[in-house]
Amino acid sequence: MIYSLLLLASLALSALVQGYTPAPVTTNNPFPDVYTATLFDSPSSSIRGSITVIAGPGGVGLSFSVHFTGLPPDLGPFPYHIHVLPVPAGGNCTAAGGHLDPYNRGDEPPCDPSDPATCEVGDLSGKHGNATGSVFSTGYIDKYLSTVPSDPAFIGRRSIVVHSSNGARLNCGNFQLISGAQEAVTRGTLGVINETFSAPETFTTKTTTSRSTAIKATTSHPTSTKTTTTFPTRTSTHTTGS
Ligand SMILES: *[C@@H]1O[C@H](CO)[C@@H](O)[C@H](O)[C@H]1NC(C)=O
Ligand SMILES: *[C@@H]1O[C@H](CO)[C@@H](O)[C@H](O)[C@H]1NC(C)=O
Ligand SMILES: *[C@@H]1O[C@H](CO)[C@@H](O)[C@H](O)[C@H]1NC(C)=O
Ligand SMILES: [Cu+2]
Repeated sequence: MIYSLLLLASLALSALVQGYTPAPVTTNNPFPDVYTATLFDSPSSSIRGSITVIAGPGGVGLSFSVHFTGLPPDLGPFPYHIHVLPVPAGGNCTAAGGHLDPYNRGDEPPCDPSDPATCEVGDLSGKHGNATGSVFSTGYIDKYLSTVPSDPAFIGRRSIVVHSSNGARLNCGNFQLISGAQEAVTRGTLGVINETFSAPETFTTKTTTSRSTAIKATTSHPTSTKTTTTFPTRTSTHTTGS
């Protein structure tokens, strides 16, 4: 009895000392919310791109879409992270502060990607791999970050920083909520967000068809959505870009 208590106490102590309090899997991430962090048009960096985030399946974790261009080949591989502070206009990436690390794991030792709950929650490249090459795109689910504002692992109000292999901060950007993104998510593609807002004509034709049937049955919506086949050209140009 005493031995098991001592054992428990020492295990708890070593967990605290090593900072391995596992991050909880996030749930209830709101489906409509889309956050994007776009890298600054920094004159001192050739790197551009963005990270776009939506809720994971069932609101568990977050789905990340990462796209960088202009990565200078001699400076890679490129670690990138979510940092705690938003960056002021002008893109001084030093002002981003440290990694988002609400469970106080610390930067060292390096993240073990086979046990991602024990990594700093903001250590995206530690958990999912560095950016490499000159153009880099990837996508993944991260179960430990959140779009619930009260969650310690909330990504809103935070920034991303792209580093050189020696740790220098090359470029950065702030996460921002894309308002009204719900319609875009409903349409299934992030690339058509702007068209959702620039295509009111489809919605006016829909309302003129039959007001009484629309009130009777909301199931009439899928049929009316098919009138968006008037936009095939615009849809294809956007999907190639993202
Ligand atoms: C960048 O931000 C850091 C940290 O806030 C600050 O110490 C430094 O003076 C800033 N640099 C410039 C050029 O504003
Ligand atoms: C990512 O790059 C950094 C900097 O070069 C390196 O220390 C780290 O081991 C790399 N991580 C992986 C998983 O290759
Ligand atoms: C939407 O429009 C804004 C402003 O015109 C532009 O900066 C942004 O890249 C566009 N987004 C997409 C997904 O096309
Ligand atoms: Cu970083």
